[in-house]
Amino acid sequence: MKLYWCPKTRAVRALWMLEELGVPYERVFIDIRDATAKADPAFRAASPMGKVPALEDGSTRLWDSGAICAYLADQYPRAGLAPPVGDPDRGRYLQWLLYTNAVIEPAMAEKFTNAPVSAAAHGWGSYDQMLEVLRTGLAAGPWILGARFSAADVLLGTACHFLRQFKLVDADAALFAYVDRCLARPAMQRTMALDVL
Ligand SMILES: N[C@@H](CCC(=O)N[C@@H](CS)C(=O)NCC(=O)O)C(=O)O
Repeated sequence: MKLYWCPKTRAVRALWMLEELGVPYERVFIDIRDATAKADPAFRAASPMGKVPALEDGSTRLWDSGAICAYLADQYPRAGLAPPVGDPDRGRYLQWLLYTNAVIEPAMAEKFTNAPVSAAAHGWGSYDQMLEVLRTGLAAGPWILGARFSAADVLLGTACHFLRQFKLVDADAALFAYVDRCLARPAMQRTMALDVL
């Protein structure tokens, strides 16, 4: 597999996922600030929007961190990062797996741009609603599905880390403890060491 990556971007999600799985992959650096690098035909074939992360696995090409995490978790079931179809946790897993890119991301954009809130019309509700639901989901812990760590934590963990780093959330003991648990995982430690130039 080939992972198109740039440090300190959403590509960290795919990197962490691959490190959790412990499977072989090649990391290809794309400087997202360099238009020439982003125009590279091989990269654009894998990532039509010219964004990282993008993953190439044989003829399969994925260009979204959520899709990549979902794909990898299902491709390598032995790692146990996705409750399988038929498992009682499968529905809850899918719900939280999509929460980062479908709800947290647009809610953060709302916050950054001070966009007017229309909770009923916006699919993500509002920034405050996003946070309240996230906090409730994380309350039991240690992971979003309870005792079971999953690909949903890879996405949520990196999103919560971002919320803390960019001070988008006031001191929140449960959310910060969740981030710390994510950062303490050996695969995340390896990821942080790799996520530099
Ligand atoms: N929905 C995508 C968003 C990816 C994304 O926006 N990546 C940014 C870096 S964090 C990027 O590549 N930006 C470069 C550009 O758009 O030119 C995902 O989560 O994978």
